[in-house]
Amino acid sequence: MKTKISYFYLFIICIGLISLNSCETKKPAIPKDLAKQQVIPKPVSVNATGSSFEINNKTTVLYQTDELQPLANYLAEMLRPATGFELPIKITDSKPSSGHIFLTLTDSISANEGYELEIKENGIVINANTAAGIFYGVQTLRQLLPASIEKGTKLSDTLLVATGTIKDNPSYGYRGAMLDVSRHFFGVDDVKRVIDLLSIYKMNRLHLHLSDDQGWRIEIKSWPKLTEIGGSSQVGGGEGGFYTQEQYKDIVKYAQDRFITIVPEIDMPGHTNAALASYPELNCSGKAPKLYHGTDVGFSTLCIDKEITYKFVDDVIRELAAMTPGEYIHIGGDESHVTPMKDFILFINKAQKIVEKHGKKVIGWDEIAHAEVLPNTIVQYWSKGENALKGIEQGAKVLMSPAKRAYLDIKYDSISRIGLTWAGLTEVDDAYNWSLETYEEGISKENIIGIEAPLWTETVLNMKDIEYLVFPRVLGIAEIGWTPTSQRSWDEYKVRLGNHKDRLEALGINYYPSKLVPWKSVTELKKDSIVK
Ligand code: TNX
Repeated sequence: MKTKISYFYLFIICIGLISLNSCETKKPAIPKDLAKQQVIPKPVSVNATGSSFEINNKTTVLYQTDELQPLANYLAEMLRPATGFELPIKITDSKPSSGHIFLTLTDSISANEGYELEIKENGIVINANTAAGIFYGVQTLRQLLPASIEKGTKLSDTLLVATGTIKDNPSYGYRGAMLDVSRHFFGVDDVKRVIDLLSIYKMNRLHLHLSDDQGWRIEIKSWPKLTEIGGSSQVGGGEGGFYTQEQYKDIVKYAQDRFITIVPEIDMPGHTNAALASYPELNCSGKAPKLYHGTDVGFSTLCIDKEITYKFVDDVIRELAAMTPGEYIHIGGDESHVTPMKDFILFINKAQKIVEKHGKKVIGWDEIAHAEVLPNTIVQYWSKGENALKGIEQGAKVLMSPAKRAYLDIKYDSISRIGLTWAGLTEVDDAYNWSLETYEEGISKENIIGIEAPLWTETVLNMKDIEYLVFPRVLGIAEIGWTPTSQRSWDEYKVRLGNHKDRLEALGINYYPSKLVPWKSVTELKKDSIVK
């Protein structure tokens, strides 16, 4: 009798277990291990506590001071379409007991752009000492959520976030990309999309290459023909285009709201055919050349001996500085092959003083180190280490953009659809597998302000082309600027990058699906990173 009863109970228990188990498999997968999440750039420290927080129809987005209201809005707007919940935002002094995502400023976090993201079963708190830090905490939280939130359509699953604490801050203060809008022109909406995408990966500078031989792209009211004539061409002879001052200010504001500073460049004294074609008086000969639609470099120069050249530079920098809140103006200075060296030096010395007079600091391509660089000038290393070292000897700091690693316009491999090859080929691992502090002997961390990855657009015609060359390489660039070198390795990174497949696709990015990356979609991912 006794054995019969125990068999009976055993049977009941088994049925119970079987049904429990099948019931479990029907439920959505629950993320429980924060340490297994796939954030790029990799956070400095992650401490997982093995549970999860649910975003549901009772969740509120709270912020502790007015300054953070736009960020509360940004976060709520990011979550509303996917959840279908109201997610009201409210100002409050103290965090409530549950159901909150609370944004709060404290001085206990010392790093300028650093943040602490604390996820508990009852709520989430993002702490930082600047609004920028809060923004980066929000971007990390975004990457802890399913990629499908990026699609903006309602999800069937509940949104769950694994619990634990992330403490994070960047290694370098300047983490940027450059877009050449001169060789081919890109409109305001394209630039805004680039800004949106860079901000997800915590980049904080966008350098706009606003003038070159092929086109002048920024309205200068005191020299209207720059855009009337110089803005009307581009590589291949298309119609070109330019930003009005209002449009430029709109871009600057849009970027600022995403903690990205626009760094405008007027390339001088070479790369100036578009300006020279617009105003004959800027030429030593007094004659304007034709507009240029090719891709050669190094054939144009402003006339160094003429007074009017400096009136031109002064007017352009004055107007540009007035609508640029960022601290830097880029004066180019590269490949001035037809400017005699003594003239080049004279010009760069004068141009730096003009920028300084208008309250800004100078960035210039590494050739400017031949001149006397001012104490606050930044030398942008793209080609020659010896130039960067010459700048450092004069007390300048360096922005790292070595073409062999950081140029986004270089082809990935010999069969890449677009791109150039003069600096070799740059596969996704080449773009990631290096560090700023060890790239060039004599240039160490204290000499470097950060990293910038330029996209030159000789072969780039539209947004799809931009995306193809920029992604996924720029994610690696973002990580080089953010995560300490000692915490990075290609073998670990490539897996994390592969796990971004769904996110890149949900964002509609036309990325290059490099064979070196183990691309993985969420169904495969769930098996190893999400505990059921
Ligand atoms: C060199 S990089 C240039 C650009 C070209 C680029 C193409 C630099 C400062 N000058 O004018 O567009 O190569 O990769």
